[in-house]
Amino acid sequence: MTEPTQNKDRLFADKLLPGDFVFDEQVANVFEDMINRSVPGYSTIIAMIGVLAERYCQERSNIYDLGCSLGGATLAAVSRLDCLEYAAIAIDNSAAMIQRLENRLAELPQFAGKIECRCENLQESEITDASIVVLNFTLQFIPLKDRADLLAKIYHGMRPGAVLIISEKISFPDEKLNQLFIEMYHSFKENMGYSKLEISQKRTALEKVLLPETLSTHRARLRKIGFHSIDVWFQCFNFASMVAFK
Ligand code: GEK
Repeated sequence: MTEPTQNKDRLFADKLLPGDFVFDEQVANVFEDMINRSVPGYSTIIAMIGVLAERYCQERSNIYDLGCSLGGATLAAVSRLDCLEYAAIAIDNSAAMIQRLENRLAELPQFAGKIECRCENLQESEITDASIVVLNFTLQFIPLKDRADLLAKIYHGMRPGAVLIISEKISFPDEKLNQLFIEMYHSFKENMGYSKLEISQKRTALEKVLLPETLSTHRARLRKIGFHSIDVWFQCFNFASMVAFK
């Protein structure tokens, strides 16, 4: 499978004027390097989304990757599917991301006609007949007040037995643990080659844009909407991935 170009993320290496983080050309250009060095376990999560997809894909259903960026989760899923007939729908509202994903797919003829890319706000996307829905580090960027409506829309667009996979940066009600995991996470980033300046500038840029919630908030909201069998299948410090079923 073709890999996106591995340009190195140096976006926060020099002293910058304050500004909120956006998924523009600059970010899309270094995204693969950025996410691999910024999310502990990212490559494992992507690979396991493939394993879950293999198990839960239903014939003639839709598979949604919401906030797909460069399509890492979509490609991991479709590479493992046994289903003969399905449609994978990869959605992102960053034109820079979608353009790069389309370029990548143009080099993967085996998935021609199987993956549809949509540049749109996933809050307005129609979800129908889904057997798998992936929100891999995307819900955290949706305004808090809109998250329940979005998840309810997804629930209504899922088939019985379908799986929702949600990966998120999380916070902890216990302040000691919260602080510990943030510090561990910053050590992880230093180990991945980011300087203290890069870590602190990125943190400031994300402060109003990436809003983590606790696992109990996630669980309670999913349960209230109607999901069942909700639990965490991966966690490293303040990053977790959950499954929830309809
Ligand atoms: C991966 N899932 O590699 N509508 C559509 N897209 C959105 C919206 C929205 N309202 N808000 C944010 N995004 C990917 C990684 S990155 C995670 C996901 C990160 C998109 C945004 O443009 C970006 O591409 C993605 O969600 C979040 O498995 O960078 O931490």
